Amino acid sequence: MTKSETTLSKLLVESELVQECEELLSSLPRDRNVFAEYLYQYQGFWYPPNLLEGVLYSQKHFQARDSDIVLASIPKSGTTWLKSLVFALIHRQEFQTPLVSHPLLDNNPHTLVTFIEGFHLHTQDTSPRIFSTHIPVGSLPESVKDSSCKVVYCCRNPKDAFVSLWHFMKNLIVKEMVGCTMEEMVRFFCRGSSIYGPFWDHVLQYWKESRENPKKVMFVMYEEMREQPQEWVMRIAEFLGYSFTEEEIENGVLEDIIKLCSLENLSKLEVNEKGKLLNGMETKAFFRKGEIGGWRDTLTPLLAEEIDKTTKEKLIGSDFRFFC
Ligand code: PAP
Repeated sequence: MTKSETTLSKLLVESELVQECEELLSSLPRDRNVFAEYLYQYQGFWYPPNLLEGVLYSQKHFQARDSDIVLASIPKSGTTWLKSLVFALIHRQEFQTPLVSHPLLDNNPHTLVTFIEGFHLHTQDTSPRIFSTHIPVGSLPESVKDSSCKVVYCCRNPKDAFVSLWHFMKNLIVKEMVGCTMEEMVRFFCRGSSIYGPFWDHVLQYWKESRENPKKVMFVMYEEMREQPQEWVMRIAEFLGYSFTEEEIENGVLEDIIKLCSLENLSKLEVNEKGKLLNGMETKAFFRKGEIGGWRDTLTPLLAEEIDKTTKEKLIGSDFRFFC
């Protein structure tokens, strides 16, 4: 196909998709929310229209390869960190002095790892390809399920994830947030109508999948990674088939990767302090405090209790427990 034919076919696919998405939207349950005018419920989870369009597109067109790596999470659970760590560990042979010269020093992690539902064309040619997604496990494109690609899912405790989302939204889309109180946002969050929510269902479904299919899905916790990064990066590398050798560990390769990807290091880089993503988001919005239990500075005891109550109800019958 020539370039103009490719562009034309892409436009046709996109216009069909927009139409299909519009038709679908009119048939889906919707809930007024702080993120977009409405969130729409599709296959049990809530999306703003632009992301739902990306989900539909990826369900139809995304072709996973056996060698692909998919990094999954619900927003604000450690996506940026996981992306940087996995990118760095996969490409460690190519960049042997990562603290001096490395793509992560000049690029935000989100630009190095393709967001499955964010882009309509997936044109990475490297192998393995590394993707990220917030799509719940039950709605992943069939090819992800059918291929031997690996999925790493990162979860975080709901109160810290909520607070992180609150600050992110405040920073990014101040206009739509005007008039929205934290009480209202907690209410939306707890009833599930939050971006990619219900939060708990997202986590529990990946947890179940990781238990039933441990070679396919690895489940990691942000808090455990914060406490023992070396241990967890080694485990992730092993799961992906890129184990660190003893020699690499002795030579500080693992340690350098952890330093390179640390919040302290990444957040101070010019690309992450002053940069913007293709969609216009400021890169600095992805880096804040990265604390465990930092929710105490933001949530009142009453709001924390409301989230805890939902957590307790959602975990009935499950062996899963959040870190805190
Ligand atoms: P996303 O889903 O929108 O990509 P995500 O990266 O999952 O966001 O979450 C952002 C959180 O990860 C922020 O947490 P906080 O608001 O509680 O501070 C951010 O600070 C934290 N974070 C970003 N990069 C790192 C990193 N390299 N190491 C540890 N935490 C990080």
